[in-house]
Amino acid sequence: MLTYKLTRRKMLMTLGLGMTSMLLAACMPVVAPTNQHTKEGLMTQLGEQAKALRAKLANDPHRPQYHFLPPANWMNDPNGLIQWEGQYHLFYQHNPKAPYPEAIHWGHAVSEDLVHWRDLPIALAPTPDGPDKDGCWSGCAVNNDGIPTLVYTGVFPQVQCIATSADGLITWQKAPENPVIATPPPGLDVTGFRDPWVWREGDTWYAIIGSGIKGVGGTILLYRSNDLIHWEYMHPACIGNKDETGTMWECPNLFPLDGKHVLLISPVPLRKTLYLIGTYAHHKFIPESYGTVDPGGHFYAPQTMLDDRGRRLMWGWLWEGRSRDAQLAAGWAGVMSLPRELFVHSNGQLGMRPVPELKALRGDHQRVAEIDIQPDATNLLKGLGGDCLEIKATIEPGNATEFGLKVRCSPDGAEQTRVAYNRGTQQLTIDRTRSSLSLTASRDTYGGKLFLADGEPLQLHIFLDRSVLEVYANGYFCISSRIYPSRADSLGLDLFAQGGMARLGSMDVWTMHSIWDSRG
Ligand code: DQQ
Repeated sequence: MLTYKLTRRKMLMTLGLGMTSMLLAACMPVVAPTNQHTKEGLMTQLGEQAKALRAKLANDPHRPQYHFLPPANWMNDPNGLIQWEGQYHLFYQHNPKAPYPEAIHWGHAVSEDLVHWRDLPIALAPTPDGPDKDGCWSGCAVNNDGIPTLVYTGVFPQVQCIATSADGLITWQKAPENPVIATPPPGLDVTGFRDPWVWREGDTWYAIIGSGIKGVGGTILLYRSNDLIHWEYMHPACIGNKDETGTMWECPNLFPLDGKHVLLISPVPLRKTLYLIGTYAHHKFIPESYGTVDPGGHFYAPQTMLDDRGRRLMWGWLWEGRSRDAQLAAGWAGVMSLPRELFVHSNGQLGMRPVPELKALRGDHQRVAEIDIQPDATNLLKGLGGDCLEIKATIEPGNATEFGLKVRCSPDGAEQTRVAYNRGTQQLTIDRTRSSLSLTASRDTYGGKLFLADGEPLQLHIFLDRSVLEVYANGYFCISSRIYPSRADSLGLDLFAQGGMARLGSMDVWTMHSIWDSRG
């Protein structure tokens, strides 16, 4: 879905804007490590610069406080997720110079606890005249017998490259052999050729590269190698139907989970991520079922990693839901989802839950006693609210036809976002019709099917972080959205029921701490 062919000039002309001094001021410098820089000096310098950039944007009421995002400017896909000597490394698609996608770099951050992140120097920048001269696009990280190695796509044309680090993942050297895969397989008419996902079986490395066969559908092209440099094309490991699963599969991830194999794909032009659950045998993936990973309309291009506790963790890009002008004015765009642990649910769907480490962010706590939710009643949670909250609520449907919880409500209700469950359609939705009085904000309602058995309560687990809303339900389902209330007093919570009475069984609300408070 993203082929960033607009030049900066064209994009600004499209937007009717000139290069503002604000954009120039908000640049995270790309410091190429040289001999003059000691590792520690470079880290301190960049740490200070990142802190200063973050401080400049700290008062923006829409800027998330406990979701990862870069110090400023543009971010999209998570890349290169890897645990190294116990620390979690998160790389990400990044334009350090402006809040729009151009000349994409790999940003880099590290965490000890999956919650608090520290900015590290930019890992990859386009090399003039190199195979990645127009951008270092998505890819992954592997441990090649102690040598950290990034495998990524250089553009244009789309080719595969590698880079290694000799100083513990801080600075990266691109291989002189780049591009290590210079063309798509001869004889295949492809719709794209990017986003390598690499794993090892015995002594052999395997890679799938996101692609599509013109007129047929999205595909993943399988390669093998003994050294990550010389690659042999094998065959398409799975081919989709263009009318069902799109024409080009971006950012594939293929991994074993709970006795099955899971393939994640972000198909062009669907603007969402699909999971396929099936079997992987004889180097072919045979899907048995599929679904949408997060039907909230804002979650895309996720990447996963296996951590040292055996958990399959996933992060995704939560794109903005406001106009490009508003993004340029803000000076930043794109947020990372919270880390989610994946599992195959007993109902056959891909399940996800927030990692328990997030509990470390909990501040003040309030517990709400049981409440009958009369049809069309309002103001049921007076005095409760905020814009950075974790909420756990159990709601019994009673005889209501639709019921749920509202967040970011202004006292007069002019602004409010509804998390609604409709029993007729069995859909859980985030209704943004009244989320913002600002005309720059999206108003679409998105949602997905959540089957509740007769009498089964709706169990909501919500993470609200200013403009980010992640709603987990019944232990396995998640929808995420972006909201931009315009009023400073749009902080309230409320409950609602329509067509009958529902009942709040229990509710816990925590204020959440910023992840940048003490560590910058
Ligand atoms: N984003 C990257 C591509 C990928 C797309 C470019 C998905 O590698 O296909 O920034 O959002």
